[in-house]
Amino acid sequence: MILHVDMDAFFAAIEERDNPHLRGKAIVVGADPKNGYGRGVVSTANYEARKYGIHSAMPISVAYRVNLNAVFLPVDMVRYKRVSEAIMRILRKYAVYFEPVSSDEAYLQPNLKFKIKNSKLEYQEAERIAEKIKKDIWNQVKLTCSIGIGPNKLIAKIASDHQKPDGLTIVETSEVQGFLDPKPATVLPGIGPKTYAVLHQKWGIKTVFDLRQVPKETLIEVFGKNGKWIFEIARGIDRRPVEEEHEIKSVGRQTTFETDTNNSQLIISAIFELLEETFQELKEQMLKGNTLTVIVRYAGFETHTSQETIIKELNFEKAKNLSLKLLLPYLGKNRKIRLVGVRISGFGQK
Ligand code: TTP
Ligand code: MG
Repeated sequence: MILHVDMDAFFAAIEERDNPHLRGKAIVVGADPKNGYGRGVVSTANYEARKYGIHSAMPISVAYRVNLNAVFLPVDMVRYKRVSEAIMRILRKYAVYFEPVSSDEAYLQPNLKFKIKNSKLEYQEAERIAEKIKKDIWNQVKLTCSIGIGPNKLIAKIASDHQKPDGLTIVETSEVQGFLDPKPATVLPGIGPKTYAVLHQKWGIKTVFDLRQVPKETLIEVFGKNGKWIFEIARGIDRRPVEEEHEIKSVGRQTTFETDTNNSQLIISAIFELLEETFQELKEQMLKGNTLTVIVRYAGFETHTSQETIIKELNFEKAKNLSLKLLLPYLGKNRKIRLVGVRISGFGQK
């Protein structure tokens, strides 16, 4: 049995907590809105702002037009990270296995006394633990979270999202199919917009129930290896364990230009600056990588990535040279660029 804990409107909730005069107002955390002309996207919005349709990843300029009365705040990552660490310390106490997934989200296998797996009593005990966790988090950091309990990660995660904010949803093994069936197929991890478009076009699929009507062989024919995963998650089957050591897969930075640009000088210096920050973080985290990825997003959101791996570890100078090589095809063109980013991965190489 697995618990999934996810904080409610995390960054915005911290802002609301720390600025009591903002309570009850629509709050948007993201880049500087600059009177509606700011660049970048919304990190998160509180539930009041969501009533107006404002959500994560929406361009700040759009959010600004949607609700002129909303309070726009810059992202204060250092402060959010401290809160996140305090929350993770609380959660870890209740876990036999613990897997933080992001700053506001973690899976845990609870430390249960009752040993008969998936029994009614075991679920009751997990429910009491979830209530204790909610109380502890509230008492210590004055924030609310939503918790899902299920027989595996898939169900726990979907359950934590089922009643937000401040929710607690328990889905026992016998309830799994009834819980999933009426939900849109897009709640399943792996059914992103592209896969959903295919499912909808080919078979008119909307819900998980609809998806279950497609035979396994057909899914494998259309989606290859992923077809088997789709077949299984539609039935609530998920064998992924809670993993103690969550491996950091990459470190990177990106930036959105004030105005879209095709000025090579500007683009290159932005990339170098991002590399400098990335190497700073690599140093702090004591990580080394040998793969560089350069990300280029054009006006209109079309995004290109280009990547190269070298045999030895990348240092700042090598990364700068390599980034120029990867950038070259995108420079000196009429087409304007909106965002650039860099990422370094391939850790574990000495
Ligand atoms: P989420 O848990 O996805 O969102 P949330 O906690 O704000 O709201 P919910 O109540 O629906 O869980 O993400 C956690 C934090 O991560 C969020 O507060 C801000 C940050 N974030 C971004 O910066 N960009 C994004 O696109 C998303 C989805 C989240
Ligand atoms: Mg959250």
